[in-house]
Amino acid sequence: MNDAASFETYEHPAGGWGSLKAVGSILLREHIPILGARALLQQNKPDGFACVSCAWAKPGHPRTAEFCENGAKATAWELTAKRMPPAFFEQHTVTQLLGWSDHELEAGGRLTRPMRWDAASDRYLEISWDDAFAEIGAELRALRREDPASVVFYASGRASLETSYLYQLLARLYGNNNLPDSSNMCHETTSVALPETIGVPVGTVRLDDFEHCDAIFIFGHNTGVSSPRMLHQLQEARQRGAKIVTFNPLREPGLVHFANPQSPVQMLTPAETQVSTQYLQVRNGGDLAALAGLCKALVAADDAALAASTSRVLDADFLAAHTEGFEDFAAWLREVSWTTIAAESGLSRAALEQAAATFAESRAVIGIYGMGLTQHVEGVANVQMVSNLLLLGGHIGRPGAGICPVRGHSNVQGQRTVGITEKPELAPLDAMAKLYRFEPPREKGLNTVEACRGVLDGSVRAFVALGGNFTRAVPDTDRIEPAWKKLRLTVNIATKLNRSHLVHGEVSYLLPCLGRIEIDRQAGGEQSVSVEDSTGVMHVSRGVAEPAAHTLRSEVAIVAGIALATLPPNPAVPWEAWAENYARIREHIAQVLPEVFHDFNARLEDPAGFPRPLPARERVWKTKNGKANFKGYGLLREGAAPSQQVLRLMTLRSDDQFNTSIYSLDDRFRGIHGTRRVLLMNVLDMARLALAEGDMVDVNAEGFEDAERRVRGLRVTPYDLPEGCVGGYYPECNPLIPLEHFARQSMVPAAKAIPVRVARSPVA
Ligand SMILES: Nc1nc2c(c(=O)[nH]1)N[C@H]1C(S)=C(S)[C@@H](COP(=O)(O)OP(=O)(O)OC[C@H]3O[C@@H](n4cnc5c(=O)[nH]c(N)nc54)[C@H](O)[C@@H]3O)O[C@H]1N2
Ligand SMILES: Nc1nc2c(c(=O)[nH]1)N[C@H]1C(S)=C(S)[C@@H](COP(=O)(O)OP(=O)(O)OC[C@H]3O[C@@H](n4cnc5c(=O)[nH]c(N)nc54)[C@H](O)[C@@H]3O)O[C@H]1N2
Ligand SMILES: [Mo]
Repeated sequence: MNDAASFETYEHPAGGWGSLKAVGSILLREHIPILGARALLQQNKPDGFACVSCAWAKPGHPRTAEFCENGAKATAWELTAKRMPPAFFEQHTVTQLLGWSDHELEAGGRLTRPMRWDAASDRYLEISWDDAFAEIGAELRALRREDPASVVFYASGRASLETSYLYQLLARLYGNNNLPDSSNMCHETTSVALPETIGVPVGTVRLDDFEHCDAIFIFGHNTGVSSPRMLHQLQEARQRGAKIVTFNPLREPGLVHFANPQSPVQMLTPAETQVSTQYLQVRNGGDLAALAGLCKALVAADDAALAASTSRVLDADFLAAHTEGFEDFAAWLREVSWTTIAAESGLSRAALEQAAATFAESRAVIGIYGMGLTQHVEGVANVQMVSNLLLLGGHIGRPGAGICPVRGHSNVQGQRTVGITEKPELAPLDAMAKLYRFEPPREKGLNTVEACRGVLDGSVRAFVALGGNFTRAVPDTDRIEPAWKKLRLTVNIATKLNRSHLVHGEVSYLLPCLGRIEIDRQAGGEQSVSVEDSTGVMHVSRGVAEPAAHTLRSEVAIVAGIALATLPPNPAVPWEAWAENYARIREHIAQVLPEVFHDFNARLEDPAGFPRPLPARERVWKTKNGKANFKGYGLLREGAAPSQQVLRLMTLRSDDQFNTSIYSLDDRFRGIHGTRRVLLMNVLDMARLALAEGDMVDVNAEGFEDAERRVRGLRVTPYDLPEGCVGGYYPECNPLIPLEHFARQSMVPAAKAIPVRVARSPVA
């Protein structure tokens, strides 16, 4: 155990002086006090770059400093003055580097040269770009002759619309739809749930809705850490008197109270804004029951109003004109007992009725949610229940109201929009077939879980990754890593070294790319790119910093390089011209997806960006029956009351990480310092298991007999969370998630409720 570890309760507001101090210290640590600070002012600005951290909306009229603590950290992490040149790799074998932590690997700094793994010395050695492309092309061509479906093209959600469009085209010209992306571990649940209920795969809320809402309901989203810029909207809404009701097993400080580091008044006075007006510590996996409770209370109040001939609680006109399935839903709600709801949610009837009363008295309600809803076996039902709740009050397609899934990576939503998807029906295959004169593959491709299965059973032979840290992000680490080593080919396009690059195939390449903050100079001049934010608005992004090394290539250039070396020549597909001038890529995107991207280049000049069409906002329902539908109810299984021995683990992000990029071992808001090897526990569970603070425990996954899954040596840390619920960090706890434990319809790994047993570690 790390001697430096320490634990305390965090009683300060999120933001505030702690936030400023954290920004300063990371700039210093990455050796970039001045450059970093200047770049920060161009973050999320029309003439600057779109933040590489979260996907939260960028306002049309940004503040002087339109960034947050975590955005600043992500900028510093990319602009670091530290480098990992070939000399670094000469000093360390891959086997040695496998002993390094996630933090240590990335903290080494930016990759500078293309590298190829050398089996004889077990080292990554420098290779020229030309040789790298030629060799990768030869490998991919050989695999294509045997089986074009044996190669997977993964994308983490950061690459631009332009890069992503080329990447999906590469996969399809190669011959498959194997385009899993990080969304498969994240909001794929949303993309499956919402088309059935309201006919859009994304959220319906725009930034200005926050100016008109009366209530905001937040489920399973850690706003203060994951999308801190949203705190501005929450704070402004609170100042107008709007109410915020939060459902989260943990009392996350950023959802309790907030001090805005950009507001001098709040920085200098102890008065802080209270964020949540009601905070419900739902059990993890208990949201289906909690949402059923909210809806039940609303239907009961409406039944009473009807009986008493007073004004209705539900929006009866909306329900009649726009929805289908309300009566069945209401009938089910009248049947479900409060006893079941309370047992499964861990919340009292009174608390849920209070929240329902807030909902009922609000003219416009926004429903926000994150991974706390999507990463569950019943994740799709969770999301559909939020949609059901909003429909009861007519809160879709009304100013100030709507559903707001908060996306993760800064362009993860946009990647799907331009065709990175394993589901052929969601990609513009016909338009591409015509334009590029080829027959695109029509079979469904592999998603994240299926790609892992394919690597485990040997049917997948090569894995190409456009960013990300796949083997570290997916479940079942201890089964996945050995399987990965049997691949023929792994190719990673990356900015920094991570563990996935060390868990490599027989032949392996590391291709270092420019980050989005860096100036991208091509034959056609300095290039800009674009991204789609969480509210469906497209924005331009221009690099502002000098590249980390002159040997880096842009992601567009790398994808084009691989394509040219791999695919037979096709005059209709101008890879070279695209790489010279990205405006030409946008012209093609506009041709292939005119509904969203018509006049793409011209519209991108608008400093506020441009929105995608969202028919649900206009109450046009692109569902099979042309109505908004009540779905996903009737299941109350996931929240089954905890057994005495089996606890439910949720895997969490700290305040100082971006996914698998671990900035430090501290989690300031949760009062945990110097270690991530902790298990957060309720004191009653600790007492029952005869455990004391600081005891070391081993955690074992339950319920899947195919393999033993264990994480050893976590430190018991008493924490304010519901009984039966434990918390640990992602990715350290990923060995505990069975690959087959995923959301039923969306196949998103169910990382927020893993059945586990906890036992004292054997004394060494
Ligand atoms: N700083 C920072 N920002 C990020 C990221 C990052 O790692 N660091 N990652 C980015 C990405 S890719 C994503 S997807 C998003 C993720 O951002 P979030 O959606 O916030 O995801 P998490 O932080 O995993 O967990 C969210 C919250 O869910 C709660 N929770 C857990 N289980 C349950 C449950 O069963 N019910 C309810 N109601 N709540 C539950 C947890 O206590 C936690 O507060 O953030 C993006 N932004
Ligand atoms: N247990 C558990 N597992 C989870 C989750 C969870 O909550 N719990 N969350 C899931 C979620 S929501 C997600 S989105 C996934 C994340 O999975 P990924 O997206 O695969 O992982 P990241 O950690 O975001 O990837 C970090 C790496 O991306 C590379 N990178 C950074 N910037 C760039 C760039 O500009 N270009 C390129 N080419 N590469 C770059 C760097 O090499 C860095 O090491 O993890 C999932 N896994
Ligand atoms: Mo994500």
